[in-house]
Amino acid sequence: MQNTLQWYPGHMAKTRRLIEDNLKMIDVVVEILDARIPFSGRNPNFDDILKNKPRLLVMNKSDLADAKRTEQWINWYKNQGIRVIPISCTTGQGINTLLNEARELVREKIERDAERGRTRTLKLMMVGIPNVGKSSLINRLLGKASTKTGDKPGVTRGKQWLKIKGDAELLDTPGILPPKFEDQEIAKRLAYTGAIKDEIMNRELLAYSLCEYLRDNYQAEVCERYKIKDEISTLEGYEVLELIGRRRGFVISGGEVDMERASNMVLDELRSATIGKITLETPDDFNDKENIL
Ligand SMILES: Nc1nc2c(ncn2[C@@H]2O[C@H](COP(=O)(O)OP(=O)(O)O)[C@@H](O)[C@H]2O)c(=O)[nH]1
Ligand SMILES: [Mg+2]
Repeated sequence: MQNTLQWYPGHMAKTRRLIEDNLKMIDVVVEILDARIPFSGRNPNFDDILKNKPRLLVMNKSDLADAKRTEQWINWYKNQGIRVIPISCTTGQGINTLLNEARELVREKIERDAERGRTRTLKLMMVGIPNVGKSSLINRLLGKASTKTGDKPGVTRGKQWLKIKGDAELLDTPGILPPKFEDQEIAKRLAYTGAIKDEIMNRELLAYSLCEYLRDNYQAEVCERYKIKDEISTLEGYEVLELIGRRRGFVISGGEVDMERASNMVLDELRSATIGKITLETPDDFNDKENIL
């Protein structure tokens, strides 16, 4: 954990500079979240960098997430006056909506420009923790017909604006936000989705915890995927994993289950949504935590 913790604050400083240097030019900041952890994947220190800049939250990888929970999260954020839309860079779902919503956030500016006979080019910037799909979204928005717009006066450090569809431009460098580590539960969820390297934790312990979560939240999916007919409600996480490993024939000498192999498999199959469309937290997990961000 040591190296990771030393490494990440650099990201925060870099992103802070990137935003501060370009803040005047940016119309909307697009904060990308992983739809499977729509809260734990947010950075607590980000709000004060952004000040009052309009922000659009997007829940990417919604193709991997539990649709019912995605709906709950959207409502939860909406109730706090925060705009959030589900998207998928893999299927393309929500990409056009994203541009429309971003434009909606600066509608007054666009209308004011229109009254003066000017067409406003929407300027966007992406931010998010590692692995949420920043690069994928940039590529999606660029499509094939993209061109670099070149350096512009007033843009420091040679930052490039990329033309995207529909009178919009995108800052070519996404802001990388460090994920939140302090809370053990949050750290685990970040590791499940691959947002932080799972080497910083014990993989087997991580898989035990995951099995516990799946037991309580996605029992039907787990039993179906691993052909488990036993009642697992009363089992501990490691017992669930043991059962899964045994069903898969991951047995070593003496008839013991190869727990390392089983751990790797379950984590891989969670990440690829092979077990099912799984979201790792609900708004209820956070309603009683005040000022968590
Ligand atoms: N299933 C799925 N995978 C995605 C989606 N968006 C990105 N990915 C994958 O997530 C991983 C990280 O994406 P990347 O764009 O590199 O994230 P970045 O670190 O934020 O730039 C890659 O393997 C992508 O293919 C999505 O909407 N759905
Ligand atoms: Mg990237």
